[in-house]
Amino acid sequence: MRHPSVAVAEHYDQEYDLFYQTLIKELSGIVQQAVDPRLIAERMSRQFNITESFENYYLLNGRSFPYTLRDSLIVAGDNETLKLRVGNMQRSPVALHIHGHKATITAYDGMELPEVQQITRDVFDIAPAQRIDLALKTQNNGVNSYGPGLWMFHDHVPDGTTTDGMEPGGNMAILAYKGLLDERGMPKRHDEMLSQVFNKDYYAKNKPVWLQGDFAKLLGDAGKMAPNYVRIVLFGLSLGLALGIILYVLRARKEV
Ligand SMILES: [Cu+2]
Repeated sequence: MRHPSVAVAEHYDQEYDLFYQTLIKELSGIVQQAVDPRLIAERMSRQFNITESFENYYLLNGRSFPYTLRDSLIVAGDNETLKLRVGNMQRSPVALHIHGHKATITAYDGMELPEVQQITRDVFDIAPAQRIDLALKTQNNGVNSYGPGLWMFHDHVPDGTTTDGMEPGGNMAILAYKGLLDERGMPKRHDEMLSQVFNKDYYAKNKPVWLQGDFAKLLGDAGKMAPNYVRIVLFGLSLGLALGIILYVLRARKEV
């Protein structure tokens, strides 16, 4: 298949920085629990064991979802070329994926790549401490962009979109086309979702898994719904009645 040309841009309409970082609860807790630097040093390098620890918080530009929607929103117009400077400041690799787009890598660690090495793809692997530059074109040509929308972008490593083990969270963010933002600069048509996630209860894990829409009301919370015995009995009766009718019809046919 022939792809439209994705030659490097000489000119960028906009530039964005995306820095990925994580926090380890246990490690961050150490500096909160002691004021004596000797104690902190001892606990960090003698008691804390990084090989037995987990990254708990995944941040994009210092914030986790939903604050990424407010502080790390990428806003694009049609037929633009955006430069994204991406840095992996966390200890695990980042597999950056932008929905509905294929970006082109133009530099590794500040070094421009020769044109033959400027590849266009869905997912970019970024090793810890590595920086990459991406050229993101918003031409709706089925390759660079699949058209205007509110497109999510996030780390494809599943941990990356969690906050303290809860999904959705972490570095989940949005690339929004102009015209799809409201007066406050927030993604349009997501008011219900926004009001649910910008909420203390959400991160206290007190919100049901089914966040929004009519399904939420239908599904309720598992384990919290009392069985409706009237419905169960009625279901059994109607099933019995249906079977009875079928058997009756089958018999009547045989006799004919
Ligand atoms: Cu995704």
